[in-house]
Amino acid sequence: MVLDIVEYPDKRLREKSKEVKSFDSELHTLLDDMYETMMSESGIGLAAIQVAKPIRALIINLPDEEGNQDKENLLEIINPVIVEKEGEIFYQEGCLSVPNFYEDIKRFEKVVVNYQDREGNTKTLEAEELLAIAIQHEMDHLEGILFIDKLSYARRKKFEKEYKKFQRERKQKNTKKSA
Ligand code: QAP
Ligand code: CO
Repeated sequence: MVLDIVEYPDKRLREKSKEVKSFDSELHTLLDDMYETMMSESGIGLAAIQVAKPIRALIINLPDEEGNQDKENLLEIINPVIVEKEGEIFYQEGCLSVPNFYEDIKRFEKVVVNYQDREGNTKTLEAEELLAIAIQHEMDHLEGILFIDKLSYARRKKFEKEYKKFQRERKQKNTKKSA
């Protein structure tokens, strides 16, 4: 089932997500619904809080070298902890909860993450480049942090202005459609 995505400036995105303790069918259904929701909006990563579930779960599905987004490469990451990090990398990030805005953000280039899978098995993942960026972006959601929080004052101002304009135009478009 495709779920509604919570969008900035909704305060729910600022909640700190809670540790997952039950690796049950409810969790599995949520992960399945998160995948459907992410694919329906052409996303590559989604945290549970973005569908209003404040639990420490996220999914990432990066395209391969040919640009195909294969479900075989889907990562389901529960209760993640970064245990090693190094380097610096800049990437133009976006977010399904902040539609239509992209900006360069600095992240660690490599991270090592301990996490659990949907059955509760403990795993370790060494990630670099885009995967490392995606993990850091999604893990920020678990703390109520958005990529726009990392912008300079001037760029944040520019964002707020552009985002208000986007919301206004989308609202107008939707009003026309239903008329
Ligand atoms: C997070 O982002 C991420 O504005 C996932 O109109 C960001 O899936 C991972 C999206 C950077 C790695 C690098 C954004 C879709 C999707 C939009 C996304 C939009 C439609 C963002
Ligand atoms: Co995001």
